[in-house]
Amino acid sequence: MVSREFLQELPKCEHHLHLEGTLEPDLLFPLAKRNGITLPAEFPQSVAELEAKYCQFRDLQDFLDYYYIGTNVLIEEQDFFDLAWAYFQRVHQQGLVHAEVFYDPQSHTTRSIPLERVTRGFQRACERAEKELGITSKLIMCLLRHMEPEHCAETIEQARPFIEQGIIHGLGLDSAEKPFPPELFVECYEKARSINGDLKLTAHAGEEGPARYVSDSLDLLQASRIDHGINSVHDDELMQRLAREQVMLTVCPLSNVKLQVVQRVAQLPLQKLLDSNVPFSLNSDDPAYFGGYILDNYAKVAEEFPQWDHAVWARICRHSIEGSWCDDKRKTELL
Ligand code: ES4
Ligand code: ZN
Repeated sequence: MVSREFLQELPKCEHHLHLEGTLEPDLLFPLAKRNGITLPAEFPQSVAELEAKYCQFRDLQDFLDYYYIGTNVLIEEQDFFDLAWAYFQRVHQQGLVHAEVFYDPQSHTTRSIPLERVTRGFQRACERAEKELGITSKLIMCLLRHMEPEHCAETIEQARPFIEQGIIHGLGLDSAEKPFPPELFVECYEKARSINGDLKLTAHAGEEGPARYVSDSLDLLQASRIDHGINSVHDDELMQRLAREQVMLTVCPLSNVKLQVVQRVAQLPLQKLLDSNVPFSLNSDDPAYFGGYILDNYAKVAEEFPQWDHAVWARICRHSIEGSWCDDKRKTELL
């Protein structure tokens, strides 16, 4: 088995991280206080209670119910900056060199917090991370699939200037997967593409939902990579396509265990992905809630796939860099 020191030194990229999912209890409670937010009675009221809850979720929806409550403490531009900056500082110590990070504008605009404020706070943290830590990054806005597609389209309209300028580099689709298939968002993705033809596209698919949602995300939404995507292994034809077109899956090992998608990391179809030449990266999803950041995810996979040698890890690392949305110059630096 490779060592944690070896994994630490690998030039790691993150492609599946929800910034709101980096809200640790030690920031959540001070922000609630600073902003005068009263958390609902059923929400854990102390760091200890909250950390205990973070250890157990029945499924994706059970998690999301908590996640959206936590998000309510984020109000000022500085709060969004503080959140993202704390994340970048933490993962700098874990050997992260490039981060493509999600946020959910609708979690905030529905609370009358303007998209501009959220985006500016995150953007400032990204700029500081590059300047002071050498971590390059891209912002990806996600649409909440449990909301009306019309509301999602309106959110894209609010984001128009940021999409035009490339400050928002990509579009994703998250929240409860199974009841809300990709076809509901065809017009939203078309609209976003029409604003900036260079906008990168991804979507959560095949986490709890079927392989069909993966192929539909590629065909109907024109996504160029897929978040989670692990249920693709149940469709041979899709697997061949992912390999042929080198569509990267952004796999989240610790998340999949915490949300009971699998019982343990060893059950993830990672060997099958490798053997089928389907590229994937390893990611942390909502690290404050799922028990670990990027290196912790790498280390857990190494522990549960002890037969993987340095060459296998080098290959995973290379796929992760090649599947990134940074420019070729940055890729060459990282490779
Ligand atoms: C999420 Cl794990 C997961 N799945 C879907 N949407 C999400 N938003 C934040 N975490
Ligand atoms: Zn996710």
